[in-house]
Amino acid sequence: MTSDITPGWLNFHPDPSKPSFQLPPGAVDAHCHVFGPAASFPFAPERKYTPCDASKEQLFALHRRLGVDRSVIVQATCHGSDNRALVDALLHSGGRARGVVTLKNNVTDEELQELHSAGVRGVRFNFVKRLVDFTPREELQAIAQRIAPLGWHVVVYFEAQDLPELWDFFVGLPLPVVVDHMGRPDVGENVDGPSFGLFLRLLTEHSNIWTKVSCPERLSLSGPAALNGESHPYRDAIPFARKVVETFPDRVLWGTDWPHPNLKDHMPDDGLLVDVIPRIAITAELQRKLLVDNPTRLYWA
Ligand code: 0GY
Repeated sequence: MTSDITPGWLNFHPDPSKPSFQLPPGAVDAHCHVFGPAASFPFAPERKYTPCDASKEQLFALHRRLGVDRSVIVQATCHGSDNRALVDALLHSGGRARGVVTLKNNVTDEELQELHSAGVRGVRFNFVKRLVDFTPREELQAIAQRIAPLGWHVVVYFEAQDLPELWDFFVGLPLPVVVDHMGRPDVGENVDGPSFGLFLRLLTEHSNIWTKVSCPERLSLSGPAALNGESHPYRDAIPFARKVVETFPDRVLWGTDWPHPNLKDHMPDDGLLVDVIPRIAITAELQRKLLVDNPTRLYWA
């Protein structure tokens, strides 16, 4: 079933290091995925890539190694709106995983209730053009109206250059909105520059907007390399994440993004990603908010 894996696909790290940074009790990985296994949970016909299998057992084993206590599994586009692999993972998590699904607007109230009982608390709208076909905004609006009474939120994924066009849609949504990967800034630009400034303005002006300070490995141009013999992985992405954590300490989440879909150059060591945390949240209080308090409020309240 997996023989058509996208050429050049990088598998997740086979043996991540044990992090030096000890995660606080109750720490949440608020952005991770499961892929298949395709033999049990086939990928969607409309997918733009075919990944390797990345099962719930492998995800849970990674979390034990890293010291992650709970997780939020986010529907990846390779599964379209077929959320069965994700729901299966939630049901086998012993209440330690919540989910963010993809929905079509013909979902029934009964299906929504079942998803809620399984642990789903949000819907993802994906605007990254290489990943999805266009969905009319009215359809997304209708879905948002349906899920608002359940106390769910919307997770949005887009690229920085598309924020001006998406702004009105986001600020018109009647529920919390969580932005994946800090809106994918160009970290070659200045953290105080106009592009990231627009993203910061979105959070400043709209208190229902949250963000994940995830994916330094995806955003970084400098990569995982050491500098002058010292370890400085993803150093160019750090100021962006740190700025967000310090400006909006109560509306930030952290996640691994395991199994790291569509990375072209290198596959991160997930232990190293945990060791980046104290560089972006430099006090114990900021770390507790980022890793425990904020995700608990959004997903386990
Ligand atoms: C991520 C990033 C990516 C993929 C997806 O759903 C997805 O396929 O989100 C990406 O390719 O940038 O958050 O997993």
